[in-house]
Amino acid sequence: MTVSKADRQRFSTITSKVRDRVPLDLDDGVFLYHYPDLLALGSLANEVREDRHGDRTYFNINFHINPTNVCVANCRFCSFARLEPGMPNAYTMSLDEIRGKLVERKDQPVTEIHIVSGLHHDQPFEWYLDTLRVLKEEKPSIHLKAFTAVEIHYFHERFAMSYEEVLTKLMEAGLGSMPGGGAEIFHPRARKKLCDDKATAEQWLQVHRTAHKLGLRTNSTMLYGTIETIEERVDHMLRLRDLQEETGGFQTFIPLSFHPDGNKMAKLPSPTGVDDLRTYAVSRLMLNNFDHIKAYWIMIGVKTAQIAQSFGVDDIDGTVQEEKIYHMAGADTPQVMTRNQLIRLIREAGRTAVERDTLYKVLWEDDGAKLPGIRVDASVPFSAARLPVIQ
Ligand code: V47
Repeated sequence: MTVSKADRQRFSTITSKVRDRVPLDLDDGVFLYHYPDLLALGSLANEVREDRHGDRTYFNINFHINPTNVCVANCRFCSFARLEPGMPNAYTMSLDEIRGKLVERKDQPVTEIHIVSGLHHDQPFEWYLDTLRVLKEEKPSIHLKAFTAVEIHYFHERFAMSYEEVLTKLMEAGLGSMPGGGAEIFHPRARKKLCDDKATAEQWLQVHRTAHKLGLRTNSTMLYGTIETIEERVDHMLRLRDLQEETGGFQTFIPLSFHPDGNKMAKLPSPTGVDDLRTYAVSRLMLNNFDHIKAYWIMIGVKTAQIAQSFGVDDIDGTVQEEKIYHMAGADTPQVMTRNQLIRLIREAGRTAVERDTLYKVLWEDDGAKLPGIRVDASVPFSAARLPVIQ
């Protein structure tokens, strides 16, 4: 790998900006994406990560419910949605089935349920409220991280309520925070090609602005590796950084690596491991006002999730269980990891595992004690293939 003297100098100027806490601009971000010395880039992102979190890597005990995959939107990258209720593999869960997902896990120390659906043609608003209510009824302490900004915008249009009204009613029914999905790529050129018929970038951002005003914490994402340019990725990060400057309501940024199976963009290759690592590092450096950068292990694989912890990442999501959106798009990761497996993944990356709740309250911190059934010998390579898949 050859790095020109001019590029080394520019990298050094950016390093000084980062150390002096000067926000990076679009050109800096694009330059970093193309900077050939991957390890220097990772090391700078790691500096920021360790400055904020030391050796800590966060995880939680959660599971997913996707109450329906019936969806009026026709996103080109999506393998999960079914456009009409009667189509093969289309489903909509009853409230009993939704409750049952929690009842099945009554004995597990789950603290969060992640709930995301399609934009169903005719389910009433009451069904969404009841989804939250039945889960809260079953376990009042559970945190419900539910409904993307795209869903909130859809409820606003379909049920003729303001964002504020929609969110207030959902909060009364038990909504605790919002996931970051639906952001895709904000830039209008790419967004038009990816998902022309759902909330625009401005609408997505306005929903989050409203949620923050109501006191909800939310997450944010970026889908990368389809048809977007590097400039559009950095532009996406800057729009999030601007809103964070205004509200401070985002908890984390989660880059989502494109999976091509079973969707209209199946001809595109997946992003490479290097692209994944660059994206984590650049986002850690651009998003100087975000506390956390999360690697969703389901999507990039457990091995990259380990390395990502040295490229700016301080959070690897949770046990997950029953993930559908990526597995329908070809993800070959397990559908669940146990608490001990997550701890091992973090330990062997040389970090200290910290179990958190959804709002990053620390519930437990690893003191290195031996875990039942888990070897802590760092010389034993970690293999996803050895993880049991619990259906
Ligand atoms: O909005 C859909 C993306 C998102 C594909 O907030 C795809 O904690 C890649 O937002 N390839 C949903 N990406 C998932 C999501 C999420 C996941 C984990 C944690 C959190 C959080 C949020 O998945 C969608 C879309 O951007 N997506 N299909 C695909 N084929």
